[in-house]
Amino acid sequence: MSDCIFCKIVNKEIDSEIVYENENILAFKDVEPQAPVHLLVIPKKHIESFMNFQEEDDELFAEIMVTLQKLAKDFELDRSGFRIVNNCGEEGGQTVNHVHFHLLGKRTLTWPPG
Ligand code: D5M
Repeated sequence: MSDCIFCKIVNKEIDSEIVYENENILAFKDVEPQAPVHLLVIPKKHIESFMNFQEEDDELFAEIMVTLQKLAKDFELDRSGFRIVNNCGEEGGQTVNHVHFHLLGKRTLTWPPG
């Protein structure tokens, strides 16, 4: 999508700190980090929100999960713990309408989310 900021990151029209990339997926550092490690994992394909994953995206969805697991290991979050967040829709706090999973770690995360 031409006006989507994350599509622009995928297409390298906007700079980002990419930490992982393959044919289907991109992971980069969040510009407003809420923890010492704060990454965003996105499908390269424009999917608006969590609710817009279709059956045809099953493999892609699984690949996103595997990537989150790999990054948790790569960034050494697996021992101390971490959080994966998907904000969905307006009341869910979604501000960028290209589905993304936050991976947060390297600090004690509180609950309710904070
Ligand atoms: O999270 C959207 C997140 O996207 C928010 O934490 C800021 C981040 N963001 C916005 N623009 C950029 C760029 N250009 N690079 C990296 N990160 C960015 P949400 O769950 O939708 O509230």
